[in-house]
Amino acid sequence: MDLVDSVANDPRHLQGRPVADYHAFLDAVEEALRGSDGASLLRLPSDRPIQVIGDSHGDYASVQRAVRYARAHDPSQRFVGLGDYIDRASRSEPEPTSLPGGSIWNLAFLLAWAARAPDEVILLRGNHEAPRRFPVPSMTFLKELRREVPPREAFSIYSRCLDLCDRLPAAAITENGVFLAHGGIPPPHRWDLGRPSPVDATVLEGLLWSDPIEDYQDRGVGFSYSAEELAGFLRTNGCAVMVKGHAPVHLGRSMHGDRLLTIHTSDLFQEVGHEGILMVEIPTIRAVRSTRDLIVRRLVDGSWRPYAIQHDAPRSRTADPLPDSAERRDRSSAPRVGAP
Ligand SMILES: [Mn+2]
Repeated sequence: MDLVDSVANDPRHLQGRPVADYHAFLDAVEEALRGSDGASLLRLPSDRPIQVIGDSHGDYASVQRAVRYARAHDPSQRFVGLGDYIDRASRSEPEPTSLPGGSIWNLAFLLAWAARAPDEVILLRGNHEAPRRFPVPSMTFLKELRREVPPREAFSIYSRCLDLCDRLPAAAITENGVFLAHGGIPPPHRWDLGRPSPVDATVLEGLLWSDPIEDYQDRGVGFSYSAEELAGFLRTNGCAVMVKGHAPVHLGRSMHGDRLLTIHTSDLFQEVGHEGILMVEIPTIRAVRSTRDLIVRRLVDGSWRPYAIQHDAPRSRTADPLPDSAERRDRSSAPRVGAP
């Protein structure tokens, strides 16, 4: 079995191995991703269900379960990561002193799958995968590498990983009308993503760092967008719904007239918003018209259970009994961690 297969089978396969193995693994991933150039937009067919995960930040255990879920179907379902695979590794590492953190294993595991099945496992970039373009606070990936490999070797591995991240696409649109990106949308004069082009700083900043206006905190990078702006952007690009990660304030709650859903797939944020380690299925229906058409699952005791998200507009008088108390809970559970 080669290194890519070994890492795809076990996220911690590289742990404790000589640094030459890290380089051999990165060589193999580089070769497999040679055709990928970090375009601003990828188009995904809707002939199979697509499983989408949000920010994972080193929680490779949850990510492994998500990938397994998608791959357990025949044919395999497609899988999309919304970015932020690294940094601020899981707080619940079983042995924090012997196991530095999960960023390395999480990124390696996902890259192994992207190399093994490039048309089926799609990794979009989060702001944490673009620190060369926009500085990210609270980075831990390099620190984790320095604890895992001889410190003087760490930087070249780190640098090679960032080279690979530069090749990941920034956003995707499914054939049935779902827009997928880490944080947000570009400013209005750059809404039309229709023409394939290398991603530039303006578009990248919007996709990776922006937040809906309800969740916006001024981080000195990124923009805020209103419900009307999101609707205009989606219409321009032939979509009806956006699924994103990034700011977890409204995690698990549909917003903007059921056009916008934020999910995270990390134990780091599982108690924020409406709570949970979540995964979204985009079904194979002809047109996704609202977040009600999506299937959301929550990781409970190691398995993905159906999860009823809070919707914006009740479908009937009885469907949505406690919107006011849910709103209050949203505000009181705003995250007190650093920038997502
Ligand atoms: Mn983020």
